Amino acid sequence: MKSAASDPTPLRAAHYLRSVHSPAQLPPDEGREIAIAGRSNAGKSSAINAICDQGKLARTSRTPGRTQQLNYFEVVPARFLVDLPGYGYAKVPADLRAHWQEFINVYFRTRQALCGLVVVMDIRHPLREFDRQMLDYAAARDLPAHCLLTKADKLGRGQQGKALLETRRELGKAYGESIGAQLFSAETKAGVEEARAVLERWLDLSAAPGPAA
Ligand SMILES: Nc1nc2c(ncn2[C@@H]2O[C@H](COP(=O)(O)OP(=O)(O)OP(=O)(O)O)[C@@H](O)[C@H]2O)c(=O)[nH]1
Ligand SMILES: [Mg+2]
Repeated sequence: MKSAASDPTPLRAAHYLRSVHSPAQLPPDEGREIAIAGRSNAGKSSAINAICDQGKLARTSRTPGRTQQLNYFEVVPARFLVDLPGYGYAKVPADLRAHWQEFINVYFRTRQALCGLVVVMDIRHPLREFDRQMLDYAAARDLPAHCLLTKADKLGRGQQGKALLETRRELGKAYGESIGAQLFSAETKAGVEEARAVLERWLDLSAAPGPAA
């Protein structure tokens, strides 16, 4: 089957830059970056890989709680994707959980480079409490946000459409019309082009400096 992800995208240039465990390790607060958030095991890292058309850019795992840091991927100089630690994983020790909650809170409040939020949600469990908290952070500072209903391949067409409509309705109720939602599957690559268009626009890649060395 031809993959929709085979069309060229500037996001293909994305490469791992660094892992961040504390605010002091954050790259300089300049340029543009998009945060990718979601529950543990929702499919964030897989979504990043599909969108960037790379098999192993972000580490994926069957074991929840794999991404335990902010992973920075540089697309071109001063343009980043940031894979956030997954939330809602019960086995994360309380002190680590508190650390991340505080870090993410400060990050969302203060990070100037942050130009958009992608919330990755399992289509079977959309808009859980922490997803809404992330969207609240974005709404609080007028940051654009976009939801991926991923693992859409796990549902039939009818159920997918129903979940999308329901999610859009819920988003509209809570945040007005500003937050988009779409179907997505890292498995079948459904929705990859649509997601890319959003990320490329937010990162303003047409105006960015040339490819990273
Ligand atoms: N069927 C299906 N499985 C998926 C899809 N996306 C991810 N998965 C699977 O879901 C599991 C978790 O995927 P990850 O991408 O590692 O999830 P994550 O959100 O990065 O997880 P953490 O880093 O632990 O928070 C893996 O077994 C993936 O293969 C999808 O679109 N369809
Ligand atoms: Mg991950």
